[in-house]
Amino acid sequence: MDAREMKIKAADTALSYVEDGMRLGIGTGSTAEEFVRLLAERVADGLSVVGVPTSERTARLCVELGVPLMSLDELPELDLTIDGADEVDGKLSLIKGGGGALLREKIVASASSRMIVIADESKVVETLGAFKLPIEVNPFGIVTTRLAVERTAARLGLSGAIEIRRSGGSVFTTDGGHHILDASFGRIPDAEALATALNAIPGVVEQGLFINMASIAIIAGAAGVRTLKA
Ligand code: ABF
Repeated sequence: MDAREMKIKAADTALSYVEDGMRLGIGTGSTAEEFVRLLAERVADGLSVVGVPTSERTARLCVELGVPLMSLDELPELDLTIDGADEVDGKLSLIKGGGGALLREKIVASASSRMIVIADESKVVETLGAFKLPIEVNPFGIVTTRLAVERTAARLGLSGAIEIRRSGGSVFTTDGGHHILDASFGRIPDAEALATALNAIPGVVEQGLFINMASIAIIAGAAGVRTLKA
């Protein structure tokens, strides 16, 4: 199985949790996009669901493939969100935001009764932090906010480069008009403490640690698919 086949396998397994009539949060990223493709086939066969997308990119794909959408304001409570991740640990704590959609992903996941993560084996780690932690920040005072993130992390014994994310030669801007700091902290032994501390910084809109949010992770590897439960 190559990487794409693993993503398809995880997405296909997640589809078995989708029931007729569900209000679905739909994630962002290449794994979530495989899920959208499979979901669209089921919708074409008569499955009735309504999706709330976590990004403009996902919204475009859903529209293109005929998956019915509503906004989160029209559908403020959801049954299930299915989304990818950049890292997953044994307690199903996640790093998300490599795709730049972490704020909407977190709002949508929080509005859902359940969140299922779909990923390939490469995303599974013992301790979060090898992947740079994305931190969504307001553009105003970004340098001040970066300093505050650095000092806050240092108080928790964490250090490392904190870069302003760029894309195609300019500063990356999220769907919400914010920017992203990518923090190379390395191992994050206490993700909950870091999440709480980062959220308290003025200028930080949201950070990519998803703790106690996912209840199931569907992990596809060369040997097959396994399901982790929180
Ligand atoms: C979203 O897409 C993000 O939270 C995460 O950053 C990324 C994972 O993308 P992929 O499935 O392409 O690895 O789920």
